[in-house]
Amino acid sequence: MANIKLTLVVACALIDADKRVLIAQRPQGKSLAGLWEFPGGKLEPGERPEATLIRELHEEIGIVVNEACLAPLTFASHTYDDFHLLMPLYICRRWEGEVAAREGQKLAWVRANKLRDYKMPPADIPLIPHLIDLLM
Ligand code: 9L3
Ligand code: MG
Repeated sequence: MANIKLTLVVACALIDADKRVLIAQRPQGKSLAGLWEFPGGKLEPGERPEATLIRELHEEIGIVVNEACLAPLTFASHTYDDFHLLMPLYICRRWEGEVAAREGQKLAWVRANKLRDYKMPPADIPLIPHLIDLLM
């Protein structure tokens, strides 16, 4: 535990007009392949979390998000064997462009109270009640 690495990741719950949340299935070849997650990714050195999210949402989902449309909701954290993950969750209700699986991943729009039906990484699971409180 002494020198455990801290990995900073940022994730986003995109919310549509029917209050459904977008989740993406991690593709084969990535860590945690097959698990469903709130889209996002790792901060690059010196990058602000909002900039990371705008970049990742464009790369992975093909949408353009204005920073003013990103609102922080809560934080997740999880300690794996070899690193500690700290992951703020933002919400976003407005974006430009069509949501599309840019990396061949499966996407699903899911009501907050159905998110537990999808197998998620350990960091994402404690975020579900926050989305239920917000949306149900
Ligand atoms: N991760 C967990 N939940 C998420 C996201 C976006 C990421 N909602 C974990 C998976 C990896 C690490 O964070 O262990 C880095 O993510 P990526 O860069 O492989 O997407
Ligand atoms: Mg990612």
